[in-house]
Amino acid sequence: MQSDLISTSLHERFAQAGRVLVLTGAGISAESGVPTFRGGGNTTVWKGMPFDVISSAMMMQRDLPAVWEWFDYRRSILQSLRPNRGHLELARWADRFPEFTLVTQNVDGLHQAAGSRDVIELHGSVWRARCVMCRTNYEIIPEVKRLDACLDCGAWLRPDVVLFGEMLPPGRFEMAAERAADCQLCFVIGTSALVYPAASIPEIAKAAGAFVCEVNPERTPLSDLCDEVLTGKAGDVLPLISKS
Ligand code: BJW
Repeated sequence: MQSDLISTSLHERFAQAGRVLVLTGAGISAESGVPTFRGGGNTTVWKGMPFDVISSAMMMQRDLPAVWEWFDYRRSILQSLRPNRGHLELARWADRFPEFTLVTQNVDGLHQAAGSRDVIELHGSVWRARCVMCRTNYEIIPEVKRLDACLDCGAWLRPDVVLFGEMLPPGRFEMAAERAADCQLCFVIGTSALVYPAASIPEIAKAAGAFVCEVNPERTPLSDLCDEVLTGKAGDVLPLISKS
């Protein structure tokens, strides 16, 4: 990967920016071995069901055990996977800027495993369960049998993730949107930018005057809006951006 892939303008903005926001999607975890949902002409399928069926509000209402089975399977794979160069680079970026916001659509916990703090998880985490009644959260620990029912009220627990047709956790998107409207430099990394409201975050940043840069091996519906499009894998491209 050529270091001259990055424009002088982006290098300068990166060196001078005070407020930076990053939005990540499944592509940042691809080099850790986490399958993406879309991209490369494929979509994820579980037991014959497309992911937007098994990961949907409708399926949660119809068949909670099937949804748990899908997420238990996902955690069993994730358990042995490690953060990659992209996650580690972003964890370092937090210390470079006076204000740094990392917003992720990912539910895999790999940003936190890389050392990132205060990650805004728009779509929740596979490593938490949530009571369907009182919304109490429970951490799910690898190798420890997870609870089925809430210890406080006895109602069923469900994965603490945002499925299609469900609302995002209260305040989560609003916080990300507020930071986007105030950032100077915005990176959109490894997302197909098809799922809303997450995909509106770079749009908000751009509308408020930020310089927006996409990192992705493929073009997305956001590419035309971006000031700079870096075509490549996150793990290859991100370390080049911070090189002066
Ligand atoms: C690399 C790489 C490498 C590969 N380096 N890159 C407006 C219009 C129409 C519909 C809607 C709308 N607003 C809302 C909706 C409905 C819906 C939606 O957006 N649908 C669209 C698909 C049309 N949104 C919702 O339902 C949301 N809720 C909501 O809006 O509530 C209000 C409401 C309620 C009821 C009705 C209507 C509105 C919630 C969305 C929740 C999404 N949940 C999921 C599943 C989470 C749980 C699970 O893990 O199973 O979140 S879906 C899935 O997609 C997951 C992801 O977070 C999300 C985004 O995917 P992402 O991250 O972009 O991954 P991919 O796979 O799509 O792309 C990977 C990219 O990486 C590709 O571009 C590759 O090229 C790239 N890549 N290797 C860098 N090495």
